[in-house]
Amino acid sequence: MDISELEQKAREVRKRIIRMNSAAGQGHTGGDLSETDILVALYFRILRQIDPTRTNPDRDRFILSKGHGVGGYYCTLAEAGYLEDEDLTTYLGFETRCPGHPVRQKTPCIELNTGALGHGVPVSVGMALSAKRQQKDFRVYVLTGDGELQEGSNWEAALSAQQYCLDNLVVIVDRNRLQLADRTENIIGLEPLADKWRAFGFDVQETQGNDMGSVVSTLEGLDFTCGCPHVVIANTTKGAGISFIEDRPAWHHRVPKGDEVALAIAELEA
Ligand SMILES: Cc1ncc(C[n+]2csc(CCOP(=O)(O)OP(=O)(O)O)c2C)c(N)n1
Ligand SMILES: [Mg+2]
Repeated sequence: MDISELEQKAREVRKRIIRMNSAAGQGHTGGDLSETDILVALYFRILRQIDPTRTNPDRDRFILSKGHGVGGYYCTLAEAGYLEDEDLTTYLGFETRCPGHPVRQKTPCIELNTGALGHGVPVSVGMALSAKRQQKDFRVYVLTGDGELQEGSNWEAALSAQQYCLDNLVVIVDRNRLQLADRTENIIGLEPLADKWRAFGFDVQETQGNDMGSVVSTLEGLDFTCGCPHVVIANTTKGAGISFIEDRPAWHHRVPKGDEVALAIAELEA
């Protein structure tokens, strides 16, 4: 799929997010929208041997460590045909395939139950190490929030990733500079973030995380034989794509209501 087709997919995913969150009356709209382009790039172009049943041992793995962003993930999976449109109408409902955080036992494709922040990167390190030990060439991609990096578990995992030369590991940071209620730099600052990862022995790449061309060329440009783990700092805007949602802390856990739905869809179709 070429870049303009991927961009169209991302617009469709964003429309699904707006409609799904609005109908459910709850959701993490800002975080769903900031990660959309990354998820579309992964599921429509980057991941090899995608297997919704997770039985193919050679499939690339993806872990959504920022589990509260699962709405954007379900909408991507539906757009790619791994969930039904119907499933999205049951988001957050009783016995749904689409609960409020990722649950492996309920939903196709999901590799790891997440939601308590700070666990995806450590588990990804284990998966990437297991690939090395089994001499398999699958890759492990993990998407973490930037606020999430305040969890110390990530940095312990980074030490291990360097120790084991895990060049099959790609940590993608959704660097939208917002966490739950405020800017990351006002709570526990992360800068200089790239230098921190470099000091932990990572190959560090930066990308414009809401620009499909930039995301794809960065992910496709990684050298999987370099002997060190990768981090892609994806500079994003929380709420990307909808002007009145972008970069506003209140939209961390808000959903469009009333006229906002039509306004948001109109912006996406403009
Ligand atoms: C261990 C843990 N602490 C707190 C929370 C509550 N929580 C959910 S989302 C969130 C903010 C996450 O911010 P960030 O990682 O930057 O994600 P994004 O901006 O992409 O939504 C917090 C604190 C949690 N889920 N897990
Ligand atoms: Mg954030």
